[in-house]
Amino acid sequence: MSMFCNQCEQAANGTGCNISGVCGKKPDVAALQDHLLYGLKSVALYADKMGRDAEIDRFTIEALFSTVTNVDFDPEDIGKLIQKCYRLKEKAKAASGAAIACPVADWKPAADLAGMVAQGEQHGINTQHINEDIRSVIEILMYGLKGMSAYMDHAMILGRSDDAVMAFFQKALAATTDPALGLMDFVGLCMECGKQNLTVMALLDTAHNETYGAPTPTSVNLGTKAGKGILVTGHDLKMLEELLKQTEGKGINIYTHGEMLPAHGYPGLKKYPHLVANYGGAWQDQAKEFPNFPGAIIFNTNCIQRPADSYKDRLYTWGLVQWPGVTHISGWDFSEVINKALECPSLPENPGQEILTGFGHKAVLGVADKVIAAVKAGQIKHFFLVGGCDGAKSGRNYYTEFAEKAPQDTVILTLACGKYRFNKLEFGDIGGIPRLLDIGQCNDAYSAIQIAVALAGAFECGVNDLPLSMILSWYEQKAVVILLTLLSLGIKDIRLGPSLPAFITPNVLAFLVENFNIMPITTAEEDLKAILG
Ligand code: SF4
Ligand code: SF3
Repeated sequence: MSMFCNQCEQAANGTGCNISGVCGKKPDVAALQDHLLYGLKSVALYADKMGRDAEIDRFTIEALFSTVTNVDFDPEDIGKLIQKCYRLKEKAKAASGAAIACPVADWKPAADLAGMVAQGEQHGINTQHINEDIRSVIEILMYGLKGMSAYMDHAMILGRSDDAVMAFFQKALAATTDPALGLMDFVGLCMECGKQNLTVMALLDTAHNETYGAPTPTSVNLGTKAGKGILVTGHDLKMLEELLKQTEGKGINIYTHGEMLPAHGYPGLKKYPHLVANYGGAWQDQAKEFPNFPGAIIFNTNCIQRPADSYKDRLYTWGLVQWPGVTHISGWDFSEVINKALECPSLPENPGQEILTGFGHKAVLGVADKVIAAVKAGQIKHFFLVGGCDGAKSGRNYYTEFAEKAPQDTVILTLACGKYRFNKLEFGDIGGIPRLLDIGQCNDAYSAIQIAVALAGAFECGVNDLPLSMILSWYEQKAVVILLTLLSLGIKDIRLGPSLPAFITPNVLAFLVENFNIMPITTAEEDLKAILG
């Protein structure tokens, strides 16, 4: 077996990619990522025994995020991260003064890439734990940490952090190396990970709202405007803001793609008149949409796919996302991208459909009285949260069908890139309340939780007793940590699809069903019937 990775929903054959990643991850990159995670655990053994160190904590977040699906495909870059990881391990060892005798603590990477790959092949997930249920729960924890690192990275870019959360990252990474811990210890760490992630999502929510103002319902055009253009895809709002500032007055229009769509709802971003439209759909549509976008294109986070030659020369990456041979912008100077956009052909004037975004918790709770009155009057019978990741595999039409077939007296809350399955359909409104409310990115899951908690408060019941059902789609590890957060809040009856994670064993699934009544999706008709009776 040249590699093994099962961390995302498109794991080959529903078990794991073992020849090459369906996502495009090559065996050398898989081995280097496994090596980097091993190195992070080595750092954590010491970092868990000392006070906070800003450099070590920041690196831990960036390195974990680099291993999330569709982020960093560049072996050279991951090799550099491994070397930095070793330097920080030595720093932590000296600072902690701890004497730890175990192979993980003794880790030292080879100096060259081939040597680091060979070492990484010894550190895959199947090499570390024999009991498959324990391994399954440790994987859930590791993928939860990866997902949480993504949200923490965005918060840190906006100057936020949290010492208790950072201490948990180190504690949990170190715990995965402890042979004395058992299944329920790791279940407890998974629940704690979900809880810590709520803190991170609140940090990020506050950072977004304080920096750019609370999102307000905003109509977004899906067409193009005459002139030069740059397409921004990913999740990072600060990067978009910097690009908007640097393109002011240059005759370049900025377009959002994928998870950048909700950026249009923020007052601090929509004030730029050259943030003109949303172009295309979810991440997995990039291969067919980017060739048709004549301007420059930049990724600021996941999800990148192998770029075609037809647009590779006008494609850029920023932040942690990297692809070999694609120009990476380090720092905050986007002049190379701007110059490329000025050289590229213009887009035509071609106005398109208008859709709504910007229903963050402040906007929705601002009309809470109206929503509660509509529920009490029987005009709104049920809420569905149909949210999560989109993906390339078949079986995701379920979410389109579910939204289409949801009765007219129901409201659909949505978030993340899965909404592209239905966000261009016409749903109408209930007494002025749109039936489809786009809460935002996966990064805005906190908003959905706030809305659910506020509704529960208004109806004097628990979230599980609300007329609210969660129909979630997952793809990568950010969805894993959101699921852990929902479970840590005691939320039950979640329907999950399009398929269940390959890293969950039958025993672990039985535990989740018994304690949380997690269900796999079936068909839209059957699930609607089961929910609405
Ligand atoms: Fe396969 Fe997903 Fe891992 Fe890529 S991230 S190698 S598609 S399981
Ligand atoms: Fe999407 Fe990658 Fe998860 Fe942010 S962009 S939700 S899949």
